Amino acid sequence: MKFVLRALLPLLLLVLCQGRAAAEDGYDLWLRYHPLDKAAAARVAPQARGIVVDTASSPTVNAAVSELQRGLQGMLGKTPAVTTRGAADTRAAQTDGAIVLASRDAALRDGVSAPDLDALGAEGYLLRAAKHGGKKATIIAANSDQGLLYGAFAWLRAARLGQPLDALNEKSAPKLQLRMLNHWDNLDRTVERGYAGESIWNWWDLPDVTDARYTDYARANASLGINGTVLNNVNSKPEILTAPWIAKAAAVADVLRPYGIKVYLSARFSTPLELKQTQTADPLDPQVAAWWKAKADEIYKAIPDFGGFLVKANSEGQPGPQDYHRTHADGANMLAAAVAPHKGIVMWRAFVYAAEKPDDRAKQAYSEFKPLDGKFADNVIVQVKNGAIDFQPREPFHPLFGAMDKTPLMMEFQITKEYLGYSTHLAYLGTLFEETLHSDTRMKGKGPTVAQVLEDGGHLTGMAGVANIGSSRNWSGSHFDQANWYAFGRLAWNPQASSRDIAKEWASLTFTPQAADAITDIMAESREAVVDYMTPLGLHHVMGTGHHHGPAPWVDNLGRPDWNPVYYHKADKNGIGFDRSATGSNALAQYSPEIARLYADPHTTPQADLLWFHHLPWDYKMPSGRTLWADMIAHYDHGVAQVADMQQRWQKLKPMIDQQRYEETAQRLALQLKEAQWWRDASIAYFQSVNGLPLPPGVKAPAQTLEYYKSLRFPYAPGHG
Ligand code: BDP
Repeated sequence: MKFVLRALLPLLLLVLCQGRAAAEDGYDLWLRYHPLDKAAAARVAPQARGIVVDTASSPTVNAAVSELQRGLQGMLGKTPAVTTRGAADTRAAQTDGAIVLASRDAALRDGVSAPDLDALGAEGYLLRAAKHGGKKATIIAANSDQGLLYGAFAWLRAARLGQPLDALNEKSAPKLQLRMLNHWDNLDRTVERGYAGESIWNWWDLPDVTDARYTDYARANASLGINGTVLNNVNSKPEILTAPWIAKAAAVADVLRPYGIKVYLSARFSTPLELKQTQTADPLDPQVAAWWKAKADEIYKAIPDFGGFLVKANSEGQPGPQDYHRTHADGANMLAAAVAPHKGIVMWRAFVYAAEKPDDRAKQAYSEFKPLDGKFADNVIVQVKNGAIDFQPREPFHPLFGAMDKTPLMMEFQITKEYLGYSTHLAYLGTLFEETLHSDTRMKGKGPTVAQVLEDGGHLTGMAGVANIGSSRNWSGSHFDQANWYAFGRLAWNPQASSRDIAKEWASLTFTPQAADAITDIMAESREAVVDYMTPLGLHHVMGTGHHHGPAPWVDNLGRPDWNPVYYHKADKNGIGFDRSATGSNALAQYSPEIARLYADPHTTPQADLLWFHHLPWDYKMPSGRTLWADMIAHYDHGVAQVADMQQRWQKLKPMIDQQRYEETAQRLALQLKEAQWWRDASIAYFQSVNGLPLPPGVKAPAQTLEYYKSLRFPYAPGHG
């Protein structure tokens, strides 16, 4: 006996250790239903004695029930019995402590008021401690099955966050209609700006083989209220709209449908022409319009609830209506007419700028779209990036927000960190999203804020996020990048939510409530650290050519002037910065008069945006008392120091974090520190070569020569087309 034990002991230990490590690879995201400790279990178990389905069964209701079962099994180690309508009288013979999924009628019978239900709209939910059939219960009520599914996720969240389940009274409804991921996924499974492995869509195996991961993808998104996904890259190919690919998209749509997620596709404007089925792609040509109409009919046959098209037109070489001297509205409206009979929509991107135009790139989207205000069909929504250049670590909000009173606008954020250190740097984007959403478009403190502009957008409202999801085991390429997906989803549901609250919630669910405050502190400072070591004081677009990895402020020889970093920082012997005031490009005139006035003067321009709007001498006196040059250097140094600080704070959390996720994060933070230092050194070396100024006393010289930094090449950087 003793011998057997001795022989088995190492094996047993191995199994135990591996079990722990394997369970903590990040795959479960924030839906990590691990066994609760005793106290928490004692709080949750009496409130989850049974699941009562007081509504007609449907795939969506079934998804809600199985999520509750999965969660409770994980947290409590047992699955409560399910009572369904038809099988039994759901109001009789209950014990106290059931979770009731209640249709509108059922909720009314349980005493929920009609106005309370009305306030939930089509997708909202309500969680309430009440009575069902005379017994104490938690009512999850909604006007739709989708609302019930969201409510089920909300109950599980409340249970895991330690909320008092016996006194729940939560009402929540999304403030935006379209809560959408944009996958920039190519048909060969590469992902433009993807840093989390291959595309999650295994196009080759579809439609016959549907990966089990698609269901977990749907669960994760539904848990946040995301209700749409564009499957393919905005730089689209004609093939995506051919029969074999429509069938593949339909197979994905079938998996996502029970979770309330509609499928959309990016359409290439010249598709009919390139497939050689028309002679032109001119949107006003009847042949072209007829082709799109027939194509829409074909798609809707395969995907009856198809959401519609996302279009990047006349931007960065993509075809579009302007190729035929038509406007963006002409192009969008033609496609909109094709999907309108099926209740589909067109999301038309405002990310346009042309090399031929000598005008400031930051002004071009506004110049193109403002005159078209009111000219778009009812089922068109214009999708606008958060800033006027391109997903930089910091950008002032896009001037189109607040300027298109007669056109629905939706926000486009980038969740994948093309310009913020890929999935290696820890940068929580909740603060970036919040900064844009909270921006006051009139600067009077009265709004509307960008969030309000989105919410009050009229008959169509929405927010899109360029996804950071791939086939990497942890979905996003790093554990902390999951938080950016999470924050996006929560803000799409409620654009006025606090990024700090969201971070804390995520940290509790994903790691442990014990470490949540400390993790939240790390996250809260992380994006500003990136701004400081990459692009302080309003600098922008100084990243490496094409792949956008690392510093390259010296680049001045690309095919178009507005692809060159020197175009954006305009540094010379005398000063630095882009003059966008009246003495320069006057991009400021695109903002409200209040903002334009305030930002006209560098002294009243927020320091964070200073060099975005002004070209200033190197010895310009900053509020810190330092010169601009010294202040810039202080920001670079501060950014590096912040990363070192984040690293130390993470090390202190080691006892509270499981080994694999601890180590994987620690390695990335160490790499981030190296790269932050590189950014700082290369930037200082370059700008010093331009201004010829000495380094302020006590400042460390860059570790290498400027020539060394200039010589670095990254031909195999990921995510680049
Ligand atoms: C830029 C990306 C590029 C995208 C483009 C877009 O570098 O890969 O195609 O935006 O949004 O950020 O269309």
